[in-house]
Amino acid sequence: IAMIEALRNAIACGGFELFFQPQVTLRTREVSGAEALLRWRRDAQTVETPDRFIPLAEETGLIIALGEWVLRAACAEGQRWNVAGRRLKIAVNVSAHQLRRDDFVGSVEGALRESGLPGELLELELTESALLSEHADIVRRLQQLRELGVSIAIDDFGTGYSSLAYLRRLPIDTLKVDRQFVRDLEPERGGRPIAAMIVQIAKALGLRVVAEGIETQFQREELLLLECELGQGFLFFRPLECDAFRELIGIGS
Ligand code: G
Ligand code: G
Ligand code: MN
Ligand code: NA
Repeated sequence: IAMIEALRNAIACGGFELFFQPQVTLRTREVSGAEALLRWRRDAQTVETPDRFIPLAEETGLIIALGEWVLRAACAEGQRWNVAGRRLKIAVNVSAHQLRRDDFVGSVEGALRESGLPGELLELELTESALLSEHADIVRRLQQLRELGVSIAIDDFGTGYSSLAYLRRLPIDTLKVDRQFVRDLEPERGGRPIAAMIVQIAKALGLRVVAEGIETQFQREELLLLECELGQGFLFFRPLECDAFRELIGIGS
């Protein structure tokens, strides 16, 4: 209960922050975009990561207001990079609860309009479970987002219980290889066939593929052999505070 109150206050009083994890071209390590990751600065000492509060925000419905804030803050920051001459795509995590609402497309449109960010520079990351229902409303919403130029990524690909059938039916642009499959690329773990299959599915369907959670040079090299071109992970960069990310891409604050 105390945590719900604290969460509600933080939403009202601006207690949240976005961190940005660079996405890179694996071959050159060049920054090609960023994933926005939510952080809750509870006090001077404690920064909470989403695993600790997103489930509660979803149970209480606070995720809607919080998700709106994330969208607006991310679009505003992405536009800042854009006007400074860095046209980087910004990826934003979206909860299934947000996608289920019929005002979701309107709120994305609002965030784009307010910030001036071109839709082409926004990617929304959805989990397989958010798309599981393949409900007509969900499909239509994804199509409307695409009409705004916004792209759709499937986060944690391969970890859900969904069939592959939806891949062909939904307007999807990107698959994100879950970090468990990247971890299994280490020697002796035998993960190469699975990772290879995911990359090939993506390529066969004409989708971009982004590997997550790359921590070692060995994993990077394996992914390059599989012809996976994009990735993110601690090997390259941890999620960075806003100013640090700006500095990285060479724009002043
Ligand atoms: O930032 P971190 O690596 O701790 O993220 C943990 C989980 O929280 C990931 O699954 C990520 O997708 C999710 N997450 C991070 N930021 C957001 C956000 O803004 N909204 C939602 N719904 N989930 C987020
Ligand atoms: O589910 P999603 O992909 O949105 O989760 C992103 C989460 O992964 C964030 O919490 C981020 O901090 C974390 N993360 C990013 N890079 C790495 C990595 O190389 N290793 C591990 N273990 N976690 C990572
Ligand atoms: Mn994600
Ligand atoms: Na993921």
